[in-house]
Order: sequence, then structure tokens, then C-alpha cells
Amino acid sequence: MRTLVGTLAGVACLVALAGPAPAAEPTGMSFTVVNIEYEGTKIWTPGTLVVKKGTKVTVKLINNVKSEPNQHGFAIPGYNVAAIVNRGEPQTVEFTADKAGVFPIICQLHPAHVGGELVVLE
Ligand SMILES: [Cu+2]
Repeated sequence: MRTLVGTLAGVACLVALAGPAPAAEPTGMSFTVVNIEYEGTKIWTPGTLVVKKGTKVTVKLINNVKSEPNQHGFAIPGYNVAAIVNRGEPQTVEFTADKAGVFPIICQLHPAHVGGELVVLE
């Protein structure tokens, strides 16, 4: 009986050790980026997204611009990410940041639209 109790205690200990990974090793990051209009300029904000290489990135995109057109693009050409976001219809894009560097974020539909940059740290 004592052996059985000891074994069960050992198993319980192993299960506890196999719990959630430490917070120091992030595997995923989520952002919400909103398209707004300020004094006539369309802007994706926040403009700068910073992650570590290897992170699974999830970006929720919300187009709140009231003026026409009702569609804006969100693209990160360096990562082959491109979405078209309709006003009032949030979208989500996902990708793994598998290469370090600074990658422009643009609206592929309107060159004047202010985007930003994805910063992937080594
Ligand atoms: Cu746009």
C-alpha cells in the first residue's frame, strides 16, 4: 500500500510539472488594430507591432472609418499578409513571425493611407 501511495504521489508530481509553460516563452501574441480617420487621413492604429521571432501573431482588424469608401486594406507584403476590411465587419489575420526585421504595414488599396510597421526581434 505504501508503494502505491508513493507511486500516486510521484505521478501527481509529474502532472504538476507538466503544467502550462512558463510565461517567459511566449508562443502567441494578439493585437487589435483599428482604422480611424483623423483630419482627413486614414490611419491604422497602433501602427507599430513588435514581436519576437517565432511568435504566432493574431491581428484583429476593425475598420471604423465613417467616410467612403467603406473598404480598406491591411497588408504586410514581407509576410504575404493581405486583407480587405469592410466597415463594421472586423477580420482576423494570423501568421507566424518566422523572420526577423522591420516590415512595412500598408493599405494596399490606398497609397495615402497611413500604415505602420511590424518589428520582429531576433
Ligand atoms: Cu485604405
